Amino acid sequence: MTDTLTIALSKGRIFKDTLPLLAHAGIHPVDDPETSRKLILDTNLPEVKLVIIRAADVPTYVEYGAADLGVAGKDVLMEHDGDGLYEPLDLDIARCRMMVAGPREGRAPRRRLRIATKYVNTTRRYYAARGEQVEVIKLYGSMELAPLVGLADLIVDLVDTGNTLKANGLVPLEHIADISSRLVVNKASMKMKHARVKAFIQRLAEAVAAAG
Ligand code: PRT
Ligand code: MG
Repeated sequence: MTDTLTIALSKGRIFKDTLPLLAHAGIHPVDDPETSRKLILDTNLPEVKLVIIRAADVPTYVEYGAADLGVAGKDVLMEHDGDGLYEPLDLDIARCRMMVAGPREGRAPRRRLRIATKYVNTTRRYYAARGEQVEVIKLYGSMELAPLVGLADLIVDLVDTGNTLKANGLVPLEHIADISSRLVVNKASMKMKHARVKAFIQRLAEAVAAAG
């Protein structure tokens, strides 16, 4: 149906921070994803559904049109290959920084730097742009552990308060990017459901402006 809207969100901080923005657009989920096991959540509007997926899967769902819209961190979008998405709005939520971090005491100068991260594409691009040859090791979480056990010299991860780094004897070294969550839109939906999608973007933009 061309007038239904499916919005892809991840649980946790993105869902929590997107809720007030959706409320401004008159959308209220019927179930709470933190307690419900449902992956498709109904809302007060029969034509609007929320799909609850892993944060890193949001661009894929939206690119393939399984969701018309989604909310994803800029970190996730920078890492996603493919160009089948519009990114019309910075929602200014779930803000943090992507940083290079390493042991407080520095590191012994040696062979090619080894960097552990879940953001391998972004990390490769960052070092390539500086003309540095590095070895990038893909991890799926707990990056902070890698330098402590000698798996890597440095990590690339997200930093908010800095407490996680600090608790593991690491310090931020280089700033790669400021991160916030973005609204992403499927290209076909933007054409086929133009009025509906445009009105939704407009309402969210108002909510972002009001929150700022
Ligand atoms: O958790 P899951 O494996 O399902 O997926 P995910 O980790 O991708 O999702 P989630 O919900 O944890 O994060 C979703 C999005 O929130 C990310 O893609 C970022 O855009 C954004 N975000 C904002 C953050 C943070 N702040 C953040 N601090 N995501 C993760 N962190 C982690 C960081 O990786 C590190 O482990 O928090 C720790 C650092 O926090 P501080 O405060 O100790 O510095
Ligand atoms: Mg997480």
